[in-house]
Amino acid sequence: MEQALIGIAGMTCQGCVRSVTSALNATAGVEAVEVSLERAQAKVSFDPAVTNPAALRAVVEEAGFDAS
Ligand SMILES: [Cu+2]
Repeated sequence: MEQALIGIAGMTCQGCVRSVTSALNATAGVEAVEVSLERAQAKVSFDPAVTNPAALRAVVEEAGFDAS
């Protein structure tokens, strides 16, 4: 298991946090997701054999936010 810290711009409320959390949770290889509105970031535990940080950032972008 690896952990990725993804910076997320554009989240304004807990609804945004839920959107990002469920999008990441729905991604294959993702084991745990912790999204912080205050820190504007997501901590994601994932299986590196299945997914990678670039793919996780793409999921965040598809949910409508800017990932870095
Ligand atoms: Cu929101």
